[in-house]
Amino acid sequence: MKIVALLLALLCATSTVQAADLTVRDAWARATAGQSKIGSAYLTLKNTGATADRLVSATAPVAGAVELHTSIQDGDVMRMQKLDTIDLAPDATVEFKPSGLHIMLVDVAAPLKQGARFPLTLTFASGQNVTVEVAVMGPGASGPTVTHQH
Ligand SMILES: [Cu+2]
Repeated sequence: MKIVALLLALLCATSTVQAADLTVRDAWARATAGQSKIGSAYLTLKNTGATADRLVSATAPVAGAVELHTSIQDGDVMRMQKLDTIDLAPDATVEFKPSGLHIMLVDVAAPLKQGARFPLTLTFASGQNVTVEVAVMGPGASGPTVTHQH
């Protein structure tokens, strides 16, 4: 039992960050292509509290700016739309994923290489700040590429 508990603790330390009423897990980003200054990150957010909260902003040292985006189908093309906030109802889970909600890394200083990790800090309307470690995966990881219109 001790070993299992230790393993669970280790797994949680690498993939899940728990703030007072928020859980952030599975944070990952796509490796950037060539000299692209634009990257995208994905994660799963859960509001474990009894009150609604909102994700209002994010920052990462690897990017000059971080924006909250969603993807919308526009005919044959997937386009992105910037969001001011993302609502988190009590007990709600919000999944960021390719072709959906994503965290846009703008003005990325150096290419994001597969295998690298970087911190991402999420700020919520409640005043909570949660910093997660984002794992950089391959450029084509998990799903089709979104056409970015910046
Ligand atoms: Cu975007």
